[in-house]
Amino acid sequence: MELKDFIDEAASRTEACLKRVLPLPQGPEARLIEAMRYSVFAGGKRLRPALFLATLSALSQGLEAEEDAYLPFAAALEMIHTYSLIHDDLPAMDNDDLRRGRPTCHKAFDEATAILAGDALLTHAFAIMMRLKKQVSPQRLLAALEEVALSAGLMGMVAGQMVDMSLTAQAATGEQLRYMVQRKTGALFSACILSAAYLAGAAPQEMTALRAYSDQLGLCFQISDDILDVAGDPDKLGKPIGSDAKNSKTTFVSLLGQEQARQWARQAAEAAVQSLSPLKEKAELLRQFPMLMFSRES
Ligand code: GRG
Repeated sequence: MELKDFIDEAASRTEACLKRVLPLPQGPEARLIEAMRYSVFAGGKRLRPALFLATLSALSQGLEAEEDAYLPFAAALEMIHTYSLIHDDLPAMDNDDLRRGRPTCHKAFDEATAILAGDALLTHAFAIMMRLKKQVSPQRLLAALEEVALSAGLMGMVAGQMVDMSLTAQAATGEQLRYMVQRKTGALFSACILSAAYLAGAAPQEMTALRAYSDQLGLCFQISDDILDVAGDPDKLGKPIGSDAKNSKTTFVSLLGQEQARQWARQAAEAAVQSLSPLKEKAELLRQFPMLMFSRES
């Protein structure tokens, strides 16, 4: 199957599932739910659920029949991603006006509501992931949940965001940049891939391969993101370019220049594919992701 078709299908199934698992705006907290739904249904690429589902299909025999049971977990990963975008856009962080082609959550609602919408998406995501308790053994589910909690939080994305803010005040080295990116961007990609691997009961050798793959994939994605912020098309991106320079951020482009940054992204993409050699032909979809990340336009 072509990756693009797989992602389109995963995105529409995730979207339908998000509609089912997110409550409808009603009751005294209706505005909070409206803000959550506003950001979740703003049209993201749904790459993280697609990576989760592609990893499951690479590791599981005959899982296709059961796949619907795993969709809420995929949807929950997208909820965590959306929470991070809402908080990242806040005035205290990047202070952005546009996201996914429309006003950011705090612009469309207000700052307090946006903070709470992010909080509620993060915590509700864990409640949704727990729904797999009927299908999966407690050991597998707990390992998957631990991976997500660590990667989204202090061992991953939140730590990376903190380091990112501190680097804004000083010129960063390549090492510092890699450290930050591995956490801020890479950790959630890893969480999607490795949580699926735990749920599918991957062998230790497969786990090691997928960890190496995730690290390189996150790096490739972020370098491409940095390139898009200077050379992308604002219409395709759904936001203006130049926000890194505006926020005085050290990026792979500011550090290496566009050409060398592109080379690093390509090398990371190739290394990601190499890492998958223990996974044989069932990992064909996963093998296509790095090049997609490298050549993406949005
Ligand atoms: C606030 C805890 C906290 C974390 C924020 C994710 C993040 C950390 C910040 C977002 C800003 C940013 C540009 C991050 C790096 C790359 C990234 C995550 C881009 C957005 O992901 P896409 O391209 O977005 O998958 P869509 O909208 O398609 O889902």
